[in-house]
Amino acid sequence: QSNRGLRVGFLGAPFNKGQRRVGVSEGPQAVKDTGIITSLQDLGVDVKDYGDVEPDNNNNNKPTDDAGDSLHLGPNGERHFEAVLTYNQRLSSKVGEVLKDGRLCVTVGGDHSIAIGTIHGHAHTNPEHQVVVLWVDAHADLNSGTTSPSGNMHGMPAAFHITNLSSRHAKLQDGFPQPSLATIHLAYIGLRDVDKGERAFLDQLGIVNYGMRDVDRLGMREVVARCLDHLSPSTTRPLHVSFDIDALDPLEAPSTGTPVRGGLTLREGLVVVQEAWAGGHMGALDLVEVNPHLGTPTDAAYTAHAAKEIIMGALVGGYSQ
Ligand code: Z70
Ligand code: MN
Ligand code: MN
Ligand code: MN
Repeated sequence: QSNRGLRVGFLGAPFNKGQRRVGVSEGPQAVKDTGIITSLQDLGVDVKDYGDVEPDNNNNNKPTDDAGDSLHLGPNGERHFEAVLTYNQRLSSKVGEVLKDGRLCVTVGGDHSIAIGTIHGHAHTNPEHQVVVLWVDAHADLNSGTTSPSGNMHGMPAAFHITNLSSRHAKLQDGFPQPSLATIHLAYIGLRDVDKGERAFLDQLGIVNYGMRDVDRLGMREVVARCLDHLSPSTTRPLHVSFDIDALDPLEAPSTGTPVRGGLTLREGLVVVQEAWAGGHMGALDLVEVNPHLGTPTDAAYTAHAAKEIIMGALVGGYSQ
């Protein structure tokens, strides 16, 4: 069994204050309920469940936009600025712990603001290595507080990591988060809902990005090959894949907070993660924005199942090799 020797750590990040919809904090449990850990163990993978990094005292199951919930805006209008960053600081340490145990770290969200902590933990655990990031999403998540149309911090995590953009972001008093990525160390797949300010950053900084039209024209195998060639993950450049389930078409993954039609098929999503798996240098994976409270129970189970397939594809190349 070729999966012997693969060691994985599972982290839940049931955090929802990067956006406004209730229920995304139940994503980790919904994905676990698919039986994914047992499925991986059946394939010979050594999986350790590290449990959830619990948000502290953040009314996690209340609507995050209800009038009684103080927003604690950041200096540029970022909603729940301090709650998002302090949570991610703890998450970053926990990701570091999993990696130091010699395990590939899988973090299940939660909203995408948790990628502030996961990428920070990955990059700063390997400071001598240059972590490279493949961001699979309908959205670029590259806003700053000033460019954001919403103030929602799940639309900002990528920008915190880019050295050239981080000065646009306020930080915690101790300086968290420290940026770690040059613009050439990030690539996007699946974009189809990019804000004006984000498009300007992508263009000005020359960040490699393949939207849906590129997928149509080139096919996903070519798109992912070009991204991996650009990022060139290696033993000294571990790959971080940050997969937002809304990259998939809403027909494939309906239970998510900001569905955008015209997205990836599950097969296309699997091509991305299976090619990343085949490259052999993945150090960490995020799977975010599964919200089992949205849609019917059938929609929720279908979405969680898609998430399971994506994670399995990334870790073992899918079940039926
Ligand atoms: C928009 C914003 C976003 C996810 C929505 C949307 C961002 N660009 N990210 N859903 N996962 O508000 O910044
Ligand atoms: Mn519930
Ligand atoms: Mn996202
Ligand atoms: Mn998204």
